[in-house]
Amino acid sequence: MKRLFALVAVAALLPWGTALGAQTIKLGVVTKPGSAQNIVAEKFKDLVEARSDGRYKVKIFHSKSIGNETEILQQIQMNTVQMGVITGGPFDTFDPIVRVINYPFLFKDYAQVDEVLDGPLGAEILKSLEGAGFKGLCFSENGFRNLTNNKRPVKTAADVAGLKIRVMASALHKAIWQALGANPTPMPWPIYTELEQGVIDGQENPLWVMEVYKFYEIQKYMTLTRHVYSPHIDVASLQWWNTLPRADQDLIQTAMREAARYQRRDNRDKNAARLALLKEKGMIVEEHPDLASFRAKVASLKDMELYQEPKVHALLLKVLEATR
Ligand code: EAX
Repeated sequence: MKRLFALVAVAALLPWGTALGAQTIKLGVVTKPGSAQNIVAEKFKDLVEARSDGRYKVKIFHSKSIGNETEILQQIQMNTVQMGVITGGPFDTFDPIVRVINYPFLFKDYAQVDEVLDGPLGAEILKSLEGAGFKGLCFSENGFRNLTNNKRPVKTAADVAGLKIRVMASALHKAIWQALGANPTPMPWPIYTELEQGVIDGQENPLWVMEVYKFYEIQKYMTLTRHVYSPHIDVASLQWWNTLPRADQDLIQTAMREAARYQRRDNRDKNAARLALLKEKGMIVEEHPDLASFRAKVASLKDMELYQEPKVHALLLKVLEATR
């Protein structure tokens, strides 16, 4: 009896433990089931639970049940949540180095995306995140972002003038839309109600978002701007990570890489059908906007204060060179 009591007392002290034997990893995503982030999270859960012989359980907190992306990141820093699959944008305030990979019109295609993010330049970004308390594991994919709005068709950058566009909590994303002449408003996810009520005219996100969140019901025009390639950064709490045996770190790192690779392929495979569906649902799609006019307006961003920290500036130049 005494021993049982002691075991219960120990279990209560484990930061992540719910039961002796299995550790529960709390993993946060802001989006709902069916979303890109959730596909990564669910795949990761399956892999880790199967490969650890039940030593780890992964509990996914989704649909804003533990807060928005910024709030999830804060909980990961404190190790009250152990892991997250989080859109690149909101990392902006935690480490300005992520602005490098969210740079407008950076990547030409997926081959270039994979080469940079899975290579040494991507590794530099993941490593840098340790300074903010995150163990950066790898990148999965939100996708190339496209503009939607309810006011008018947008073909050139001039058509953006004055549109009230919701942006993520990111100084960079705000600066991009300011440079384009819009009136950007940072707002955490989700934003359906704000779009529906006309608090904002538009927003920008990858195609899967317009489908999964049914934006075709409330947004009339879409322009395939592909202005930013938006990765997710898959992270763990550094504080938690440092308590794990090396073999378990490897297991988790490998499982997350595999989940990310699986999800990127899944996302890319579905895009053509998504575009067809959005048109079928009545969205008016500008498939060939005048991207030169957009590029011209954001060309001077790299010289802005956003990129002035020496480490950030140096990496931006390297990534610009690698994607030329
Ligand atoms: O993943 O906040 C955003 O615009 C994100 O891209 C959104 O959560 C979908």
